Amino acid sequence: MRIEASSISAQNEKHLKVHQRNFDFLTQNLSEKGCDVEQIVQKLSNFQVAIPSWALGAGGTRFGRFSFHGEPSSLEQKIDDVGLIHALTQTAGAISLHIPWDIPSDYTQIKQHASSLGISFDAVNSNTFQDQKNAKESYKYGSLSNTSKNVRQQAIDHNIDVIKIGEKLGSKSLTVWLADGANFPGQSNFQTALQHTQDSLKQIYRALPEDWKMFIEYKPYEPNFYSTVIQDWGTSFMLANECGEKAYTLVDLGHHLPNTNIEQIVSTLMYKGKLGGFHFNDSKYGDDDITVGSIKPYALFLIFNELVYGMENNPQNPDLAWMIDASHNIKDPLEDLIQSLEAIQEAYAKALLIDQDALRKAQENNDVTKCQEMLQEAFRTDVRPLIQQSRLKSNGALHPLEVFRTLKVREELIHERGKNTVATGL
Ligand SMILES: [Mn+2]
Repeated sequence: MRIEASSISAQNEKHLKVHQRNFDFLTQNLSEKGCDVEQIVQKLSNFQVAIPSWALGAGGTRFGRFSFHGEPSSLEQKIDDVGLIHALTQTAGAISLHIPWDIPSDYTQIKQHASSLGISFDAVNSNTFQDQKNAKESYKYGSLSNTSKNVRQQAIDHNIDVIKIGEKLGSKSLTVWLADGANFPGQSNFQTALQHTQDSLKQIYRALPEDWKMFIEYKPYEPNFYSTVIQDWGTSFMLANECGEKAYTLVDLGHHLPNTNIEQIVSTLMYKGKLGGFHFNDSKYGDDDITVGSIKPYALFLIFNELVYGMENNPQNPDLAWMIDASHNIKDPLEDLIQSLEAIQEAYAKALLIDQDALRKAQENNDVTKCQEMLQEAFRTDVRPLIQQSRLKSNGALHPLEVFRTLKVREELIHERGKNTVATGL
């Protein structure tokens, strides 16, 4: 299924009048405060977030998995799903693949298919957190950090294969997330595990093409519950520095212990030019992978405030790779991703409202109340007309979720694919 621009504009028609009124009202208010509304709308239009191939099917827990039907069962269909979200939101112009599940059989055809939908290939993700069929070695006790040289070599080779696959698709980065760690005290020697990980990452790094980046993701616990080898941003940062200038830290919002000041981590990494990528989701207890902005929208806004500051003031930090890393256990993934994209755009737009020079001045004067007021004023502004305007300009939907339902997208996908399809790579 494809959504044509004409059917989106027909749906927009009925909301145009109200949208125009809301947008004009907000534009006037913001302009009076000195905001360049046109520039903000343009920045929102330019902002693209990758969708990972594993976010398009029903996720699950160790207790079960409940299908919502019509799931994509091939790489082509996964790209189709991202194409649907992109047509509606004009914000999801990239897909992030998970190897070994998403290996194309015909690269030229897959590339053409993606580009016909306006989709490019974002970071490729390796997988060493479970054993593949017929694998010679097992990752039960870790991959890049394993005590066995043969296991480490298998994991290194896999990552290098992933780079080669990504190269053929036009990807420019590799994301490494390790499930390595220990479940019990005393199980592993921390220093040896770290040493092995560092050596393995260096070998993968050496296989990176000149114009590629390597992102090193961290996570404090899970699937190992006592320790993980790359537990925090400091460890990731240290490993990235050891590897070289093409290696960066990747921040995943859900990979922090409760109440961690993530905005400060973002700020520190950008100051050092080492923030490479960002995975969006939201959480209440742990790595819950739920809809972005559904639990802590203010924290997301504060993070965006630092990201916006960094993007404007830290030329030493490269453009960031944005991705939604979520799992959809009971909601339709496509609907959830649309909601997530909206929440991301909202936090970004609000952060763009902040007058950074004025904030800096208030900070220099130690006017604490004013600093706080400036942030809260931006956060309390309803910026949705700006986001809608940016979508309208790019031929997206004013109300993507409503169009998704009006056009009966899920029903159509079930009709095309059947009820019992299962997405891979989850
Ligand atoms: Mn992630």
